[in-house]
Amino acid sequence: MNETVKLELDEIKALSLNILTKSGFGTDHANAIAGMLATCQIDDCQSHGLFRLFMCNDTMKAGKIDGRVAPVLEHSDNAIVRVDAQDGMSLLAFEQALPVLIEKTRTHGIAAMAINRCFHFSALWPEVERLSAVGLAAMAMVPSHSWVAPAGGTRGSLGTNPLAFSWPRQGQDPFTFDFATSAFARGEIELYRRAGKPLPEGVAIDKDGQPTTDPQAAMEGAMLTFGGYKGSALSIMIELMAGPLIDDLTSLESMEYAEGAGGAPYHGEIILAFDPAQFSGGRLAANDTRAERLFADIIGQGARLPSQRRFAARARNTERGYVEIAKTLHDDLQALAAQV
Ligand code: NDP
Ligand code: PYC
Repeated sequence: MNETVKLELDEIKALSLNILTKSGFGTDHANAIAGMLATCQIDDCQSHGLFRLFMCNDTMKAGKIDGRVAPVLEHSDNAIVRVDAQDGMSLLAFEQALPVLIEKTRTHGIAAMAINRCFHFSALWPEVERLSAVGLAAMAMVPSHSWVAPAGGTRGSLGTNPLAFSWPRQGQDPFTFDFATSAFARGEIELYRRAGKPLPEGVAIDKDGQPTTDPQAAMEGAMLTFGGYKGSALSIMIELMAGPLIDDLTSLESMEYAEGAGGAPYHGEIILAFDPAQFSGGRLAANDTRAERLFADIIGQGARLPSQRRFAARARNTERGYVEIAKTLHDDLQALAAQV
């Protein structure tokens, strides 16, 4: 980041609420979205923090989202919690279904939340960390739009499809990772374009199928998966698990549904939760110790665990009471606030 602006922690939410309510989101949705954006920004997650206010506003302008609708939670006797976002943003549906997911996981040892018919713009780690915060292990995945070519392909079929995982640790930050199965998240490419910086090699191809480092050409062409055919297979799994498995759209179908309009993709999300107390054969403490031995061995070599940068940013920003964002982003957000 070049020139930056300081924002106090309560200003992050206030700025978000101002833009979201003026864009047309009702209070409950605006609060759920602003809470997510603040959580991400405090952890210096630039691609899915305040920057995503543009996508939220674009989603509203595209005209298909309902910014005020209440999600509908389905009753079930099994371990599946299904919540219909009813064409709203995903986050309020997640909030409403979370207590039921926790209760079902404690009852059955394993449970899943399926969110249907939602617009989705956000990072997944804040959701899986809500589960590890209460002692559960969790995974989450979503499709997006078909911006990503499968390994060996030449055009977008797959989404940027993030996969997140969080493992609870006694008295410490959880072990969490959360990343797109594309080499770069779409949001990251947008940030490169805004900064006028070239992409690294191996991230994208242009519309003629040729490798490109130009962010604009990448957005007009196709992005690539990370790890070649391995990332491609994981991405296909996410399409299936958070698409046909839960009776919702794939990234290809989400792109078709958008009919060329901007904004967030429209599809489903799946969140899986596991209760270590029930899986560990009555040896929870001993198994926790074994997991900690693995973490210690990794850190002991000088390697870092995923999310350590984020946890350090959270500690630093919380202690000093402000975050720093790019001045260009701040200027553009002020302009958006004035224009909506
Ligand atoms: P990044 O590549 O920035 O980071 C991925 C993960 O890897 C993080 O947990 C990160 O930890 C960790 N990591 C990075 N460097 C190292 C390292 N050297 N050693 C160990 N761990 C490391 O993620 P992406 O850009 O792919 O995704 C960013 C966000 O975008 C995610 O939160 C994702 O959910 C979101 N997203 C959302 C989509 C949607 O449709 N809703 C679609 C695609 C992405 P740390 O943060 O500490 O650096
Ligand atoms: O960064 O790839 C991305 C993304 C897609 C939808 C929300 N974020």
